[in-house]
Amino acid sequence: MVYKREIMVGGGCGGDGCVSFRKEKYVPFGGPDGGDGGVGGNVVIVTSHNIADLSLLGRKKEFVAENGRRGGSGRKSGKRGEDLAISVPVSTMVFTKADSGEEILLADLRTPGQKVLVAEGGRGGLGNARFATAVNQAPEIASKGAPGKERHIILEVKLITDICIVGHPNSGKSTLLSAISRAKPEIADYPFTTRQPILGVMPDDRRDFIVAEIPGLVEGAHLGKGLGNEFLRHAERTKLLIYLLDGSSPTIIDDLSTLDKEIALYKGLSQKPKIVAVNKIDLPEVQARLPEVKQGFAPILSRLGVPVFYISAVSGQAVLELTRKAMEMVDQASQDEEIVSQAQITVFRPKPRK
Ligand SMILES: Nc1nc2c(ncn2[C@@H]2O[C@H](COP(=O)(O)OP(=O)(O)OP(=O)(O)O)[C@@H](O)[C@H]2O)c(=O)[nH]1
Ligand SMILES: [Mg+2]
Repeated sequence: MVYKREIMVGGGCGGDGCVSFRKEKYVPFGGPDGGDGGVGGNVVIVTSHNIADLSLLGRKKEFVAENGRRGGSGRKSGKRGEDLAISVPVSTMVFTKADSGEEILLADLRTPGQKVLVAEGGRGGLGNARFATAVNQAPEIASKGAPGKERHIILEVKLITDICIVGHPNSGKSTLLSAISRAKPEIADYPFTTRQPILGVMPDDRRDFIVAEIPGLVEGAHLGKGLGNEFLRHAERTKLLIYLLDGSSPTIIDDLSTLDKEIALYKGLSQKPKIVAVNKIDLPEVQARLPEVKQGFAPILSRLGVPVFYISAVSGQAVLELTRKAMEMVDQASQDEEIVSQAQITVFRPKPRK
């Protein structure tokens, strides 16, 4: 899966204007009739819900739209160049890279069929008919088509979700996702069954909540261990993280610490609201060691200040309580975001003139 690509985009060149004179029988001094060149095609980026990543772009680095055609005699304008549409998944962010290296957000594409123009085609040149004046009635000049705009573009797909389930491989992320949403991910007792983020919709009376399973993280994921931590880019725009732990893991206390460390090492995730969920409590051996686990967790949980749930994704035990709390925290996070975004709006008030 490809979630980030840097490409060059270029609008098509405008077609040249044409130099031509009207030549008809019995019409002396027919005058200039060279038409304008066609405008070059634009490069647009358009979202499609049928695409999951950027692999369709292949290895191609440059995307240039068609040139406009030259103008013709008889004041015929040249054909305009076709636009070049680059299809990307919904939730793609489009940045342009300035010469200074700074990345500037051009568009955050969130709905299917959304379009953004990233490189305009060049204007067509003027034909000689346009240059005729009272003193020069037979101009032999036409202008050249302008080159299209060029831009360095960065495309980055970052899922927009309410909740992301993160955890070690085999902790039961897919099982929980299938229990709380309509998604049907593959479930198996070997690690890294899920190798790409999976989205599910959790229906509620008020609205649907979007939940994602992020592929398993292991200690050292930020150094590339396991599947690495690249997938965490999809958690950047979530409102809540669920840390899902395997209750049957002999190292469950360390598992929580290493998971939190990996999350904290990824930019922007340390401040996200979180819930810890210990899974597989239907297993008798997990039940038996629950008091010991709760005791071991106490110092870490008080440091993190997050709620904890002891659940079974298979039997459904305490899953409803977990989802209720998750929805409540997502709503709270949405309200907080709104307050922050309103606070960021600068209001200019006119002052009386002195
Ligand atoms: N007993 C019990 N087994 C569970 C529970 N949840 C998941 N499992 C089992 O744990 C194994 C792993 O489950 P998955 O849902 O595939 O785990 P995952 O976290 O998605 O794993 P990866 O995608 O490989 O990272 C499967 O054999 C599940 O049947 C649970 O609540 N109780
Ligand atoms: Mg899975």
